[in-house]
Amino acid sequence: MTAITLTTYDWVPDLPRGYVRDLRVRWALEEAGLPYTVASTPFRDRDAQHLAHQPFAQVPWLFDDGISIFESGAILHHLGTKSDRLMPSAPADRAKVTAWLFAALNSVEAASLPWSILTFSPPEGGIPSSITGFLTARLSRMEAVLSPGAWLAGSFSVADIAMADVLRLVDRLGGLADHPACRAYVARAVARPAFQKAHADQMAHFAAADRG
Ligand SMILES: N[C@@H](CCC(=O)N[C@@H](CS)C(=O)NCC(=O)O)C(=O)O
Repeated sequence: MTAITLTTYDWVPDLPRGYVRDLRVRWALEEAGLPYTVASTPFRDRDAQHLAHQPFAQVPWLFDDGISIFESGAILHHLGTKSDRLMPSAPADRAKVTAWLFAALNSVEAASLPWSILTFSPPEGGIPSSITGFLTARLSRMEAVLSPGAWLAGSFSVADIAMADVLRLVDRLGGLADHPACRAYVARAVARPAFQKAHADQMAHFAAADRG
């Protein structure tokens, strides 16, 4: 068994707690039952050592047996190759998971992130309809794709971790009000014990930093 270390910030403000992207990685590691440790990097002083692992000075990054990987999607894919519980090994099934993993980040999060940023800090005159329309178009397609009880690629996979985490933030900001299938999918995903553990652990990590 190799040593896996996940790095996240030592502290973050209250608002992003429970939504920092190390949660995606914790969630996958918990689903797979892979042992890991969590390391911290300073939130306030992002030094050269941080940039050496994450060139945008963000988190998370993962260290696995001498390999350093950044981008939550790349990390999820890497972990998927280590466990059938995260990504099946049959080529056709694996291709489906990979496609949906990219879709979560490159088609849905690409639309949800600008909307989320503007929802947190609305510009004068409100959120441009182009931004809202971009997200609604993606959510409408997801609404058609997500059938009750099903996961994106058949069985639960890293694609669902990415997609559910992306939609979870939209839900937090009220953006799934007209998309009941997306809401139900998020609710089903976050009810999983591995998510619950990952979420509690992230909250505890940042709470411990408050206590110094
Ligand atoms: N595409 C990157 C995004 C990483 C990202 O946005 N990380 C946030 C925390 S969830 C961060 O470090 N924010 C601080 C910043 O951008 O300065 C990934 O998925 O790993």
